[in-house]
Amino acid sequence: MIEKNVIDNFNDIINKANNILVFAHKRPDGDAIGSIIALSLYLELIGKNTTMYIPDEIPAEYDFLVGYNKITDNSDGQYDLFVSLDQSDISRTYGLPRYITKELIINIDHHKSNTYFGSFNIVMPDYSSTCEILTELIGNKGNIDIYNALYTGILTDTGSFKYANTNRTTFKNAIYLIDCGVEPACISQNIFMRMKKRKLKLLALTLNTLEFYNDKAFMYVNQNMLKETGTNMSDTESITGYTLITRGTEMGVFLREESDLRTRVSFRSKNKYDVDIIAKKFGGGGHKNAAGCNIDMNLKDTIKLIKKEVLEYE
Ligand SMILES: [Mn+2]
Repeated sequence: MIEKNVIDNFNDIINKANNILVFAHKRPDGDAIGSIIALSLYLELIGKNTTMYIPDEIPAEYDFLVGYNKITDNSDGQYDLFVSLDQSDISRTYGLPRYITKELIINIDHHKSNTYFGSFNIVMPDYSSTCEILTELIGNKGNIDIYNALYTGILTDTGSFKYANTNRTTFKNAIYLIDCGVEPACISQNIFMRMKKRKLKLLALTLNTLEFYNDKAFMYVNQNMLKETGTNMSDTESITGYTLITRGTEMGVFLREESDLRTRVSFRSKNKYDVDIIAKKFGGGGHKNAAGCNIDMNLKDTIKLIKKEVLEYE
């Protein structure tokens, strides 16, 4: 449970603000999107002007959420408060107004690698998701649109309650949202059973690249595959989990060719490995079971580098 004085402090700060920019990271996942939508709708409910800012494309599977269309990639404006959600470091957000200072930032996150870059930080690594933290912060003061967005983040960050970050509190908070009117099957089907056909084709091409080494799996996507299927990088966000679904696989590595000079690496693990440690070695981070880093090298060389490192872990 989040302590009462933390909730009181949070309320004090937002009550004093009028124009609030709520923002999340590039390549947003369901937790980033769910949390910025939920918090913004809540702030509007209590009479604040809010802007939801994500400097990137928003995956289409979340378009059923009320508020989805209000997410913008334009951060222009005069704000007296900034709320960062689901990001360990503010450097992951580009294009914030130049006058932003630490004093103006509330930082709400569940990554243990969080750098406490706000003047008020609610960082809870034991929580499955930022949406779970917000579930306790907002409590019974929300509405169904807010609760649907919160459930979305809990559902996606736990891999539909499959990952090791799923615990008793996660279910307690999920049940709380269901008691508030969320229909779990409706949310799951909206997110997972409305895939664009071209994305399914991309998934097929990507699965073709899977390679297994004992209890580790490697998979990649390159720019040609995106071109061939008419997809873009935001269509690869939910593919990472497929590295882990085979029997006996304990660690999955998914590499994405962003350009000739840059490769994004995502790590996933079940229980045996702490992938946060590996991602940190390359300047990234995350959680024990989900982490990532960027390598300024082409895909082929990055695959070599990462394989060499990862295969040393037993
Ligand atoms: Mn998250």
